[in-house]
Amino acid sequence: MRKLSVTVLISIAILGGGCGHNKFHQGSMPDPGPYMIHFHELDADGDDALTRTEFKQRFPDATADVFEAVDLDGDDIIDHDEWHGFKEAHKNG
Ligand SMILES: [Ca+2]
Ligand SMILES: [Ca+2]
Repeated sequence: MRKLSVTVLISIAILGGGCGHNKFHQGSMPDPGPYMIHFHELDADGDDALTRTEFKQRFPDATADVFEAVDLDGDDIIDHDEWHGFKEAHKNG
């Protein structure tokens, strides 16, 4: 029985890992074009941390899903690396 449980856990880990690269390509993501701007244009108070409020000021139409998709570590702050990663994932040449 123990061996079966381990196999199941490994299968779940593989399936979960396989979905990782699609993090930025969820169905709810709008046209990424308007989001291709510099981090400092979003960071109104210049503290290198983008809050939901700052994000909403620049993108009033964006849903919470968008913020959460960019905020990879889920700390409710988009930092420079997260924003850069988001843009890298979306640029299509
Ligand atoms: Ca800020
Ligand atoms: Ca974060």
